[in-house]
Amino acid sequence: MNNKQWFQEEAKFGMMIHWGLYTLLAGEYRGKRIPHIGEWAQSYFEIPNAEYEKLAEAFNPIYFDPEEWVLAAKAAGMNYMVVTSKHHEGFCLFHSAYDTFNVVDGTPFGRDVIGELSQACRKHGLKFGLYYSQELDWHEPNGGGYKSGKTNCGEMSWTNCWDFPDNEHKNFEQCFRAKTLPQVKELLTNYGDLCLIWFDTPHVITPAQSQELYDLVKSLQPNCLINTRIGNGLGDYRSMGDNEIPDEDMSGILAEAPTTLNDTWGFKYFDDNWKSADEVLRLKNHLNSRGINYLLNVGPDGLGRLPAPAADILKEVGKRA
Ligand code: JFZ
Repeated sequence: MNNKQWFQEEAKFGMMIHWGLYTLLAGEYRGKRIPHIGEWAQSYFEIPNAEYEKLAEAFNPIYFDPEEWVLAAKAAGMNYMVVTSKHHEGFCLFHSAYDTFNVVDGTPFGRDVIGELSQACRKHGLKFGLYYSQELDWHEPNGGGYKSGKTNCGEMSWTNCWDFPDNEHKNFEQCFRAKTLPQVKELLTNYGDLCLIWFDTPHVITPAQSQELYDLVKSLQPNCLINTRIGNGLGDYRSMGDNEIPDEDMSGILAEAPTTLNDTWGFKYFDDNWKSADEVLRLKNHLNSRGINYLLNVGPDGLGRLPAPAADILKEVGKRA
C-alpha cells in the first residue's frame, strides 16, 4: 500500500512531538512566563542567539527513551509519529553536516534523537514522519518571515529581528541553499522511509523554492507525503490550521488536523489545561468520521519524559477506544 492510500484509509491518529531547546526554558525566562505557545520563547523574549546557544550545552535528557514514546503512541491507538527535526529556533535534533547547531555536535547528550526514534518506530511498526521548519530559522541571518512583522498570535516576530535587525537586506535564498535543501536531503537519506514530511509557516518562500523542495523530497523518496505548509499551493495533503476542527466532510481529499493536548506544542511546565481522554476521543471521532487524520501533539520535558498527565491521558484513550 502506498502512503497516499495509507493516509486516506488507515493513518487516522498520530502523535506529534515538539521537542527542542525551547523545551528547557519550559515557557519561562528571567522571571516571565510566555502567554503563548512555548516553542516560540526565543522570539517572544527576543533571546540573542549567543545566549540561546548555551541551552544546547544544557541539553542532556537522561530519561529520553525512544521506545517509551513509541509504545505510548501505540497504546493510545496511534499509527504514526511526527517529530520536530528542526523547529523555528534552528536547532536540529539530528546529526547534520551543514550546521553544528545540532544534538550530536552541540550538546553533551550527543545522541541522534531522530535516528533513535526512527529505529524505535520501525521496531514497533509505527510509521515515522518528520517536521522541518523550512523557512523560519532564527539561528540564521537569512531565515525567512522578514516581510511579516510581528503579525502572529502573540505579536512575536516571525524573523530573528533582535540579532539580525536588517530585514530589508535578508535573502532567504541563502538559507534555503545552505541549510534547508541539504538538511532535507539528510533527513530523507539517513533515517529510512518517511511516511511524510511536515513543513510549516511559508512566508517569503517563492513558488520556485517550494517546487524545488517538493521535487527534492520526491526524488529521494517518491512515496513520502508532503503537507500543504510547504507553501505556494503545493503539497500532497492538506494541513488544517492549528487546532482547527472543521465540520465539513473531507473524505475526498487527504487532510490532517494538528492539535495540542494542552495549549502549547513545546513543553510549558505551568500549562495544565489538558484535554480529557473523553475530549480526545470525541475529537478523534469527529475528525475521523469526516475523513480527517487527527495529529495530536505531546511536548516531552527537558529530561525526555512525557509529562505524567499527558501519558495518563494517552493510556486512558487507548483503554477506551
Ligand atoms: C506553527 C508553528 O509556528 C508552531 O510553533 C507549531 O509548530 C505549529 C504546529 O505550527 O504555527 C502555526 C502555523 C499555521 C497556522 C497556525 C499556527 N495556521 O495555518 O493556522
